[in-house]
Amino acid sequence: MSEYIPSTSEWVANQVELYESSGGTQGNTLMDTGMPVIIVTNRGHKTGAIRKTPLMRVADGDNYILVASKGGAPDNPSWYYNLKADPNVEIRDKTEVYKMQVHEVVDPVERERVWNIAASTFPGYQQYQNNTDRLIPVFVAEPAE
Ligand code: F42
Repeated sequence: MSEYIPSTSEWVANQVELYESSGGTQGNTLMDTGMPVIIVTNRGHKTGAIRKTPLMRVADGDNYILVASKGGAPDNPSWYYNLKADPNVEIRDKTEVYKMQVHEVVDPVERERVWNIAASTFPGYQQYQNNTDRLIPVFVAEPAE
């Protein structure tokens, strides 16, 4: 069983710790904004380690939209490469944990649709995209068969 390596970002690692240790009853929002957060458990594509990545909760029916914004940084987050290497993830949404499979949305029409859902759920995404030349990647997570 691979080990879990916490995020090198302390506030992120702390949120994961509170979210998971409370069984999803605490630490499930973005700081005090009240905006819901999910945790995506993914596999490090270099280390093989278990990685846990909090993301804004953007629902699309039974699916989730995962936005690799990283605050509008010029580079993709590491978890982007993890998901590309291994699409099998678990998503914790408060007290529920789902096995899911992700795929990057590259079709322009579909990307427009899911981006609009994401940006209306969390307006910060559009600000991030406005501030970077990087086209912020978007994944859709669907329940695993
Ligand atoms: N990030 C987003 O991109 N979108 C969001 O909607 C979002 C919401 C959010 C809400 C709450 C919260 O606490 C954090 C939130 N974040 C959001 C931040 C998100 O959780 C990540 O911290 C952020 O996106 C950066 O992701 P990252 O995977 O680059 O994490 C860094 C900090 C990190 O942990 N790096 C590790 C390190 O050691 O530097 C490596 C992690 C890793 O996956 N390593 C891979 C491996 O094999 O283990 C190798 C990666 C490689 O290619 O080198």
